[in-house]
Amino acid sequence: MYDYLATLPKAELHMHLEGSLEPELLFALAERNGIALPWDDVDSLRAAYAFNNLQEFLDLYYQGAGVLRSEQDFYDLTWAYLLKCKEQNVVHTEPFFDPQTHTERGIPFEVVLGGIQQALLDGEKRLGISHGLILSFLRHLSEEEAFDTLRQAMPFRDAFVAVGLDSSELGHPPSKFQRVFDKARSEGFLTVAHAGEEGPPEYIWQALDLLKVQRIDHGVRASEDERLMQRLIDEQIPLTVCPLSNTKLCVFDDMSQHNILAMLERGVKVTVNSDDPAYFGGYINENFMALHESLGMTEQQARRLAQNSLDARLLR
Ligand code: ES4
Ligand code: ZN
Repeated sequence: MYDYLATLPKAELHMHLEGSLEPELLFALAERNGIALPWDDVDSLRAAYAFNNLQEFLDLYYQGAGVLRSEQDFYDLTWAYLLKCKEQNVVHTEPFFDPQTHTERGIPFEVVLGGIQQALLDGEKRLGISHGLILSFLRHLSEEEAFDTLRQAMPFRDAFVAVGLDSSELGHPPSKFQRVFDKARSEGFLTVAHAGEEGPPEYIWQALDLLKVQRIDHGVRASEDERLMQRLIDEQIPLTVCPLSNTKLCVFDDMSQHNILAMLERGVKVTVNSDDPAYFGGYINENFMALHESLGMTEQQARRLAQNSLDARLLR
């Protein structure tokens, strides 16, 4: 099966660049930037990757991102991810980045974007991987801070295809960002949002009706709401599902409980993605493999999931 997956062309539609920071690169960048780390070595950092929920992960993820300082750091991060894409036959990627994680600690927006963008352009030229970058707002921060981030992005308008919404879901419903998303759409951005990962189906309804998203990131809790399921099927709204993330963050107790294949068989446009591959135990093909091993995913199902990812691209 792994060899089969390696030959399947795929698009990755849900991957946070900061979440692709492998412990080895994290240590190398800390050294380069003269930053002291609270872990003795790569192994003790990896040992800390045991999470009971989304927030426990986010705390470590934001701490890890603190080693990213220079344009070269952001380039190296992005380039390492693109090499993985090449290895795993990801032909198109629409990664997220979280500017606020960096601007809040004094890194200029253009330093973050400059490094990422140069790597993405090199990825296109040298590796043949196409891309559409998504600027994601941190939902635990205020509406005003999101507006401020959107303002900072406007001089670089053409660098992005869409805006997204991530970070701590519970208590931060999509409705909090309705006006920011209205503004972003009026500026010509497409929209996506994390919804229904830890949050209730109501947050998925809000993402669709208030934020007018093209896709739902995660969305696995949609299966609790039959009327919502029917809408996702009728309108063929893509869900960017992240199986290893969901089990690592205890959204499902075990991969054998995951609902992605049941949704696929009902006609929901589900896709497979890695979310934060450095933290959750693998890139896109490891996510596919986990579905094969725990849920008996067949080659035919893998082919449909991969085709869904190509169909659900924002850019083509
Ligand atoms: C994230 Cl798994 C997940 N959920 C929400 N926000 C995120 N940011 C990075 N990974
Ligand atoms: Zn995510």
